[in-house]
Amino acid sequence: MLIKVATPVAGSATELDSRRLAAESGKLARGERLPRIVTQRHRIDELDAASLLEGLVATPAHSNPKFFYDAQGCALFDAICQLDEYYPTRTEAGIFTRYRVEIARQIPRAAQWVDLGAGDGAKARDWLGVVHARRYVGVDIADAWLRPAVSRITEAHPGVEAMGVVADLTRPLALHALLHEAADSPAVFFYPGSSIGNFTPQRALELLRAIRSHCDPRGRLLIGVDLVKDHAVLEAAYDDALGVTAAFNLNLLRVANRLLGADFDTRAFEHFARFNADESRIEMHLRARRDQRVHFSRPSPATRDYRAGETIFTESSYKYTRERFATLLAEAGFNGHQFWTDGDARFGVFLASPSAT
Ligand code: AVI
Repeated sequence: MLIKVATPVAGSATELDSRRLAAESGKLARGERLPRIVTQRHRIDELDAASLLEGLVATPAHSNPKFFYDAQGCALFDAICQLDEYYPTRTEAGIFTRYRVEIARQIPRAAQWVDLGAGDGAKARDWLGVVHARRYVGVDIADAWLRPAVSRITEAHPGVEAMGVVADLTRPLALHALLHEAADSPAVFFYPGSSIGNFTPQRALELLRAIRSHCDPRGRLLIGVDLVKDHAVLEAAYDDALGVTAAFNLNLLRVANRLLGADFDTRAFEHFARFNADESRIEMHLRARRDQRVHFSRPSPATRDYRAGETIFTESSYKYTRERFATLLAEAGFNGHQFWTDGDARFGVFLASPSAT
């Protein structure tokens, strides 16, 4: 999941078709193709702000990783993906490059390619031609990313009907109506980057079940999963020498200052990451360097005293064994799967199907 957070706006989920609105307001030039963007969830709302506040004032303090991804957070995450220590991105890319044709052979033709946490759509672009997709459905919380992503897909693959859905993957997945528009084309869900690891196993199971509920027997899930490995390698990936991951983590405090009218001093906290072997997850925390009082003005006034050494638990990144993730897939109703990995078994790619393959 790469969930990105845009500017806060109060409001509930809406269904808007940007092409219709643009056409109605006269902004659509003759012959110009604006991307079709369906908005199920528009930016951060009061519920999100309330849940962020609730977590930050709770004991122990915590926050959902989705709050990392404002514009600054997205840029920092992109930088993380280039780091020597952060192996998942390049390892997954290597597996995809090496086995793309083999994987594509197992994927039904003329499918609806559903790109979860689409971001800039770059990973999906490499697949659409090879699998002969009919439709591209990019799903992401950041409409600012989705529009150019969908336009680029259309440019690169003019024969593919491309559209975007602005949705928050921490909320129930509801793509049935959209996919039903092309009911003769099976859905192939694409969820790379081990974003599934940012959900607890229970929430991951719920999301996998929701994906399964969108698949007919021809449907597939192509998903990237980071694997359990040497603890030092894992911890270095989340605590790099350049301090990029530290900046990414600390940026959460800037997001809180903006969303909640808070007065966090980013210099008063430090990044801390460790592998919790019992839970099989990397945990990221922000640790208070000194005793301090923080004020919040939105959505309701609050104060919280943080003691020196106390932490805010900001992210879990679960690491799976091949067997453990296969069990999760089976529990979600994917009875068959195939698996690919790299030479060091650092990262796994699963192609799951509703029935045994
Ligand atoms: C987006 N997600 C899969 C990343 C991960 O590895 O859990 C987020 C991240 N956090 C710190 N570094 C990268």
